[in-house]
Amino acid sequence: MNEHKAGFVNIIGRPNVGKSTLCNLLIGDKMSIVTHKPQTTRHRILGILNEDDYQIVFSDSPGIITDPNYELHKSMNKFAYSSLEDADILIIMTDLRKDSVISPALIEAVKKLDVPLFLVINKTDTAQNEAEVVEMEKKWTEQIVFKYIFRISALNQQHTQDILPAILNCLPTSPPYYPKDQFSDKSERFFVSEIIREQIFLLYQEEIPYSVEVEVTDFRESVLKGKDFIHIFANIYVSRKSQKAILIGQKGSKIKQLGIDSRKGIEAFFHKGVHLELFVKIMENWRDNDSVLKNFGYQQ
Ligand SMILES: Nc1nc2c(ncn2[C@@H]2O[C@H](COP(=O)(O)OP(=O)(O)OP(=O)(O)O)[C@@H](O)[C@H]2O)c(=O)[nH]1
Ligand SMILES: [Mg+2]
Repeated sequence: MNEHKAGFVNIIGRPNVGKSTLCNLLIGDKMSIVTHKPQTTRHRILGILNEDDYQIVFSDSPGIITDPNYELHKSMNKFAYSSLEDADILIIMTDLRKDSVISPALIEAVKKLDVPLFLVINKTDTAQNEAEVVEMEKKWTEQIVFKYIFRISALNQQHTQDILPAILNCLPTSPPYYPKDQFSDKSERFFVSEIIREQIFLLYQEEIPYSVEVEVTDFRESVLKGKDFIHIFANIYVSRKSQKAILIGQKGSKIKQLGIDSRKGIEAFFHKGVHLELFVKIMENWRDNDSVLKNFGYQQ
């Protein structure tokens, strides 16, 4: 029998390059939320791929923010940089529209590592010509030595099939880190709050998605008329009073829509019926409040 392999494969890069899209693709399940807006992912999320002879622990992380405006952003950057510390394989992801100037801090941090480095150039479907891709690759390879380089479209699943075999090639021999039936380090409540946050990103404009946090206050499973059901209560915190009215919308129309869209997402995730109640609360400037950030799991 082959020896068992296991390790951490950590994905790092700027906001919006497609880290969560790739993570979901490699795991074969939707673990991380994906939207067209930058700074969608706020936490470090582990997604575990289990097979008989290997366990890959994928780590998705927030995009590195070059100009952090809030304590929240600093915490997100800490999550991102923490994924340099425990990687067995590090995937650095970029897209053709990002990284016109590659962060010197990232380069320095990566150069200190002694693990296989993969460069993934994503969104090649948006390239106007091949030269653009070559140029991006040159920018990175002038500064860092990569074990593998991939030019992909995660969205269209183009040239992505070679990534998993390359990971397995570099994965250390090790017993599994987690029980083989575990698929993430996060709780059911966390995934619910993320699905609601994803819908907020999709439904609201401008600063609203960036100003809210979602907290699941109750998650109760039951059987109704022979069917599995989950009853969920969640608070949506806004950072200013004026944002509450925007979130609720005229005669409650927006929050109603948010409830419908979120419920559908949660039902698809859990394959169960869902009863969802949302409450909007004001928590002034929560993004700069250390104790609140701690409560929301952004700080230790
Ligand atoms: N055109 C194109 N779009 C892509 C590709 N991969 C991802 N996207 C889109 O890019 C956007 C951002 O994708 P995410 O996976 O959320 O990116 P991320 O790096 O996790 O973003 P943050 O969590 O904000 O740091 C989404 O609209 C994706 O559909 C790709 O290969 N081509
Ligand atoms: Mg993401």
